[in-house]
Amino acid sequence: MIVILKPNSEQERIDRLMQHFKDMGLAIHYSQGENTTIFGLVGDTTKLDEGDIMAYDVVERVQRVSEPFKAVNRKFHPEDTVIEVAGRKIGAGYFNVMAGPCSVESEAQIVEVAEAVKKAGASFLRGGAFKPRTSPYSFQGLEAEGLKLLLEAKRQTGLPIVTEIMSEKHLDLFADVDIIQLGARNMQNFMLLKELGASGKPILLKRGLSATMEEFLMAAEYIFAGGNTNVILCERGIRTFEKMIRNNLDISAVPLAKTLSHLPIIIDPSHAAGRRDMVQPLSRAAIAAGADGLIIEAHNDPKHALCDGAQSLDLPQFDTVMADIKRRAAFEGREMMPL
Ligand SMILES: [Mn+2]
Repeated sequence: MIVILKPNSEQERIDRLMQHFKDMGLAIHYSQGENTTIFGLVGDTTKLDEGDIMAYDVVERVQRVSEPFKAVNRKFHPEDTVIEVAGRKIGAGYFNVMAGPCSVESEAQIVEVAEAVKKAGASFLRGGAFKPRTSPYSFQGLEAEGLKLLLEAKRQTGLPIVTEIMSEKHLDLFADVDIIQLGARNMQNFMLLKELGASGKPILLKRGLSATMEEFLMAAEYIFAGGNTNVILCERGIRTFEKMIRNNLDISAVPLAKTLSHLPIIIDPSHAAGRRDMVQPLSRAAIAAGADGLIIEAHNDPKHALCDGAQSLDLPQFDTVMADIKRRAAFEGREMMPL
């Protein structure tokens, strides 16, 4: 971190600031020019807050030169992280497709979808039980009952499950869930991030719809800080000026996340576009960009789906898209899970 001081600052005040940094265990490279004095801070600056430094009136400007995230930073962990869940590997070339309906609606529905996506080659069943909806009047999910139905579908098909948590109060209910999803709207719910950090469970962390890459990786850093290193990133589209699609898939998030971090990253093409006709082309783009997997909405009867019907593939369409994904993943040298 570089701290630039105001010209002609009193030495006594400069000394006080230097003492502050020394007390924090940092070394200082002191450089005095004709008009400007600059400090280069050496050491662990992750705990420093730019705003706190600006509070010293001798400071003109503060500039970070290294990222504020450490545990998830590739600089300190050069190899790709591989996360193992229910016998499946995720990351470093191991490719997974998670598929299922937006919401769990009934036992018949979730079991039918689970059987179909398993047959097509998906390695996880997704399905929402607790739904964060924009309107309080929209279907809120079957909640605890929905979780039971997901576990029943898991029992019948053997597919591990991924489902979203909305409150740390529900953690006990998620004991048998294989991957807990933290949704886009809760990406900066810091209390929930801390609890998921303490839980040790595999976490699918979705990027907030207006979150920068730094904010996204800092959310992952929260989970690591709690002692949990089982984090899978998920890019699901960000908000832009374009209104024809629900969100804009930020495909550059894949190579960017891979440069900055060692964590696996998957793509959600369903929520990214909000349209089923875009699921296949965006899945192709995800594979080509280096993503470690996909999470796709599929439903046995999208026209009557209680949530996100317009972006859900029906089961024959999922079959077709899945066949294309397998071909392209093989072409790109990925290893499809399950083997
Ligand atoms: Mn959905």
